[in-house]
Amino acid sequence: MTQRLAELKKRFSDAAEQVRDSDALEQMRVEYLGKKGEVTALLKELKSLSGEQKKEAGQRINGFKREVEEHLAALGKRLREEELERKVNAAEQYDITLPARETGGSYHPITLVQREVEAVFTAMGFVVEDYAEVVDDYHCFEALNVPKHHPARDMQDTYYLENGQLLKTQTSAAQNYIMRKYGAPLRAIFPGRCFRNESTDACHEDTFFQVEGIMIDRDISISNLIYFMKTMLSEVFGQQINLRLRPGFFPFVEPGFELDISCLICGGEGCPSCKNSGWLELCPCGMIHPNVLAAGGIDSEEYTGFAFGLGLTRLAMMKYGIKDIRDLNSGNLTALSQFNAE
Ligand code: FA5
Repeated sequence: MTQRLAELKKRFSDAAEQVRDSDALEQMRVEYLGKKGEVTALLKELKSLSGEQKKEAGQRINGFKREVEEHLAALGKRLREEELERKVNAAEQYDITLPARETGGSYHPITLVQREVEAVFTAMGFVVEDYAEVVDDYHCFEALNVPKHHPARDMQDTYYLENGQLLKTQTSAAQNYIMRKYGAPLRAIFPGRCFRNESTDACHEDTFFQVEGIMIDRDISISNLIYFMKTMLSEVFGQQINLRLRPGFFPFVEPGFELDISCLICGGEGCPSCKNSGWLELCPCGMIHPNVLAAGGIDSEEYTGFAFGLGLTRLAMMKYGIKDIRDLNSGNLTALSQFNAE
């Protein structure tokens, strides 16, 4: 036993010197400490020894076992450090001046449709503006002729923050800022993300996009509003779209309308995406209320204007035939990466 143990120690230390990677290390661990390994075999042989011999040999075998374990652990640590060093050295060899590789990425359908809407309106002389997502009560409601405790606030289930601010429920929240920034005459669109505490279904999300537009000048009328909306929608869809205007109430416009388009998913037959009505509520609009112009520092005796709040998310659904609005926020790359700019 003494001689076998000495031979085994020598064999182990020679073999350990040859270990260069974690595969070889694992092989050694199995060879010495595994169920059918050398140490286990020695321990099994103890059965044939008697009393004192058994005790002494047992102690020596267990001592060797500990040595093997410690040696292999130290070796593993060293190999991991060397491996890390190799990776770090390899990383240093990247050339940051090389051009980026093609990633094969794609734009989100909302980005695509937003860009199309922006292109159409830019060509018609509108500026594109951006606005915050966290806004104050004044801009989201009061400046829009919706004072505190006005029942119209119930139409938008609002997320209020502890500091009194809120998550923008509508892109209309930027109207006052833009009127003050440019004064009249003015043509601007402003896309943005909106938030409402909605129960979600195939056509409602709690986070969705709108694009707002306002045009203010002398003698602006409802005919101008209808012209711009028809032009924009037929450009975006590349075909004539059936529209209908219904009276609609929003405190910031007078008169106010709901602009619906015939559902392009079911061709107007009725489906879950249009709540089986054949029409999709896409773009409320109207003539800007004099109180809103006044809050924006614009003389309502001299100027009139229209405003619209287009549901950009719903526009993307119609354009790309997306049946369920929830797919758009799903992060499902298989579903979302199939759209391309035309
Ligand atoms: C508004 O938000 C008004 N600010 C629009 C407006 C602007 C009216 C200017 C007059 C003048 P409404 O709450 O209806 O209105 O929302 C406008 C559009 O946003 C809807 O037609 C719809 O297309 C879209 N929308 C509203 N809520 C959701 C939702 N939960 N999920 C997806 N889209 C929505």
